[in-house]
Amino acid sequence: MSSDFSPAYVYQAPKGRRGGRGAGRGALESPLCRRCGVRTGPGSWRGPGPTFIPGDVVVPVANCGVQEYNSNPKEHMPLRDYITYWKEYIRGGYSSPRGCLYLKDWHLCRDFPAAAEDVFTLPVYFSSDWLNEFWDALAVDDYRFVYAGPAGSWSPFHADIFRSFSWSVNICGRKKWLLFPPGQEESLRDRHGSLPYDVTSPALCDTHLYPRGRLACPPLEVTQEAGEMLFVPSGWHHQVHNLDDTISINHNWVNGFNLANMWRFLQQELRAVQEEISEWRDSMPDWHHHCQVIMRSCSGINFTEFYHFLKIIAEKRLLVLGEAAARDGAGLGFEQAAFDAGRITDVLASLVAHPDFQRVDTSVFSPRPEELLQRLRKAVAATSAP
Ligand SMILES: O=C(O)CCC(=O)C(=O)O
Ligand SMILES: [Fe+2]
Repeated sequence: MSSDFSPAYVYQAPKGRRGGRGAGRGALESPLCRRCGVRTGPGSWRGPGPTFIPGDVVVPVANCGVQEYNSNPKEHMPLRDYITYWKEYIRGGYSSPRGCLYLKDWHLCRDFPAAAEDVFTLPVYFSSDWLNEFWDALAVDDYRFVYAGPAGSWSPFHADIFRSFSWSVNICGRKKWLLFPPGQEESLRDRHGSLPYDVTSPALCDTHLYPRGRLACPPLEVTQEAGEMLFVPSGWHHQVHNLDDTISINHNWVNGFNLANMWRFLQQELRAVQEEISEWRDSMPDWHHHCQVIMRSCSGINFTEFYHFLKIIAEKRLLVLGEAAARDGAGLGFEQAAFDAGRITDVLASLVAHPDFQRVDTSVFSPRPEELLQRLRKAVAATSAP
């Protein structure tokens, strides 16, 4: 797999440092591009192509030492300042009064579209990526991230957004992943039903706090080496520790294989919101609408936006199927479009039948959901016609 991936940045190991924290490749020491041999200037990041990432680009940085709910507080700072901090952190023996800061969820491709092409080529295995296809169509956002942090930085226990798949490639450094198959997280809930922040915490052995902790299987532990790619299946909870100074590229993505998981997750999210505010169900006007609003702010999406997501992908697939029919042949991408259309049809049928979606005013949607469903069904039937 690594041959499909073109890491633009390779960092030379500082001489004489082997073993221990930050061992292996020093992410900040004399960065050298393997493809063109370009060394970066201080506080900036130069790719092999014409793109130059300026040091004053503002990046999101989490403080790994501070728990805020089940996550870490984030601040924003210029990349140059983060690199300066990181070098000082290494010089200070992997310690700083500012704590352990982790540059994470940096939308490098969104911020520097030209850099995306310089930095890497998307492996074909991960190219059916509807979340990024959707956001690219709207030119608003993406789910393509860069993570960079010193040895000891880590990401708390979580499952990925919308129960998407994720892939991660280490440009340099190593990560330890603790992975739990779907459902295992239930045994890790505390007596209030909350999931842990840190699955390595000794508190999990306290049966008073975590009554079902003993039932939990040990996690699948994987060490991801430099240059290796890791695939996280849909719905697997995980916690990730950087064993060295590490830089990685991580994408979240959804396609026809996990779309049903995303839809199941959204229904669960809505049910959870409805339970939470059930006492106002009869007294609050527009209670159902408020549930959708809360759901959007907690989960990042509501039923209307989910319809919009399905619509954008469905219309693109219908176009491919229509063009292929007009050419009277199966062109490139026909099989993929037919498969995708089939999966969208099933989930859209379920969405259209959902009582909470039926409360949404869809009269302004173009096309109306029922109409889109009909078009999809016709196109799918045509693909399987003899
Ligand atoms: O590398 C990390 O710190 C977290 C990555 C992650 O959670 C993911 O790719 O899903
Ligand atoms: Fe994750």
